[in-house]
Amino acid sequence: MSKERDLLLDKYSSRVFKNRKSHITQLEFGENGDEITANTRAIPGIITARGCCYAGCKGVVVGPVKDSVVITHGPIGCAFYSWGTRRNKAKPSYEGEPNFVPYSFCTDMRASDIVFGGEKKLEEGIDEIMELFHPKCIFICSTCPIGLIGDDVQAVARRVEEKYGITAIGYSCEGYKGVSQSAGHHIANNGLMRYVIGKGEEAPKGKYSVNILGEYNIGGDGWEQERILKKIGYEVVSVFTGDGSYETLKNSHLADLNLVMCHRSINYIAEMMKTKYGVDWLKVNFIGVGATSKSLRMMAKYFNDPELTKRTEEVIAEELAEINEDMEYYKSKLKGKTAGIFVGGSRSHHYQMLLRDFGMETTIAGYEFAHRDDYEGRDVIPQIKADADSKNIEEISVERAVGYDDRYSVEELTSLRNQGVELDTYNGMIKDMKEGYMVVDDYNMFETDQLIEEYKPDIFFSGIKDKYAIQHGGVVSRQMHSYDYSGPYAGFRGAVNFGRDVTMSLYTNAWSLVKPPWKTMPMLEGTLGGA
Ligand code: CFN
Ligand code: HCA
Repeated sequence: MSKERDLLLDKYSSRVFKNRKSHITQLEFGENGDEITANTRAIPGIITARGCCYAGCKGVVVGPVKDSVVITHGPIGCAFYSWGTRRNKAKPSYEGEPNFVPYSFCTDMRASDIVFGGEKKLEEGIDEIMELFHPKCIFICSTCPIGLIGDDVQAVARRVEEKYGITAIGYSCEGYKGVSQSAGHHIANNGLMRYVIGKGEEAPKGKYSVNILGEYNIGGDGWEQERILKKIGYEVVSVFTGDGSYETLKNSHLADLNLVMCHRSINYIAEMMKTKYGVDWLKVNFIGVGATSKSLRMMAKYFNDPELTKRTEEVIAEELAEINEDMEYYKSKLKGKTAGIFVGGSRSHHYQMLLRDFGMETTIAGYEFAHRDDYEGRDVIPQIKADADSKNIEEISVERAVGYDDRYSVEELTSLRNQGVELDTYNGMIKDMKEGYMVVDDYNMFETDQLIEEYKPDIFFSGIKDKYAIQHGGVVSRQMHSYDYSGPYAGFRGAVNFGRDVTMSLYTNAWSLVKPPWKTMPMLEGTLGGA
């Protein structure tokens, strides 16, 4: 084993060692090849950075749908701590359009409700919501105790639909389901597919229409993407789900093409829409100037219209001219710097492209809860075909997101190819990283410290849970989930914002003045992870 990998693993007990070894790969040494174990249970007590299933369903996927009310069915703490913490920006698209994103609704389950059941309380809560806000769609998101006491949230949703003639979806997205928030994405998407997509009949008016899938408008990213797409002449039918609405999502099946930004959280819908409605999808990345231009060119190629290709090139040239001077300035400040990047299930890959635009290298990277395909890439078409053949496509098992790897074996893929099934590929993170660099899945705080000590990145991108511990160690950290309340970082203008923020962070002298406690205090010695 390499020295760097040793450093991460040699303090672990044998059981923990065996587990974590398969989640860590160093590219040059080929110890795990380009393979990595992912989407498995975190080791209890290891201080993982992951979130829960409810976070993935309520916080990530359905929370941003602005004209719909999300009610948390559970104790008040779950609602409070998921209230406004994810920066999915939203504003009404026309006068009078409701925007419930700033609100938090909850049944506030108490001890007696847990004992006697909470369905009645949920229905009363929804009556109150209908009286005060009269939304067209309600999502009921269950937290841990609901599954334990067995409240039937789907039955409540059916009763609400009947009573009020609206759409209501009951989600059994209890926090403990699955191994991370990834299970929640899957559950949320299945519900949208079954109860929302396909309900509308309003066809797009533009010549070329798209949906943006897996874009949650953090810091306004989705708005920057829409600005560029509209400038070229595309009609954006709907965005899943950043600044999205029930009113637009229900017509999304009528768009020409699905653009998949965050593959991890939404590949389910892209594949289901391909099978059910024949809407093709393209994996795009609008993070990074090079990546954005490449994605726009791929789209023009897909539609294969010389006029559109010409317009795409004109817009790219105009946008580049606008940002060129700023980009060159920040590049002169950032070139040669190194980064570590550890985020949920997609950004650790996307942001490497933007860092490269500034001449920065990512030496250590990983995801909290990605699946193997996000690391290794995968052939994307056969999975849904096989599922669609065997069962109702909205019923695709949640098991796929619940702790087992969903990549097809080489034998299965070969057999599908031989049957004439067309395969498409999606490049994962590992193929885009250089030899010698380290990739760690479901990283923990101990490993973060070790990685920083060994690789000494100039900047470390991650989330709120580890940001301050990293800065105590004298390394600047920027939050890649919330952008430290800045942004947008997507598209052309976003790249400049990112360059400015990273330059400001790196060129403050505060970090060299920090003396980490372990440099002045004695440390405890021991073995991690028990016997
Ligand atoms: S906005 Fe997305 S881009 S949806 Fe996903 S995998 Fe989370 S909330 Mo945090 S920032 Fe993160 Fe990705 Fe897709 Fe965000 S990297 S962890 S569940 N994520
Ligand atoms: C979540 C949401 C989160 C958390 C961010 C963080 C987000 O996982 O439930 O840990 O800094 O982006 O808001 O990923």
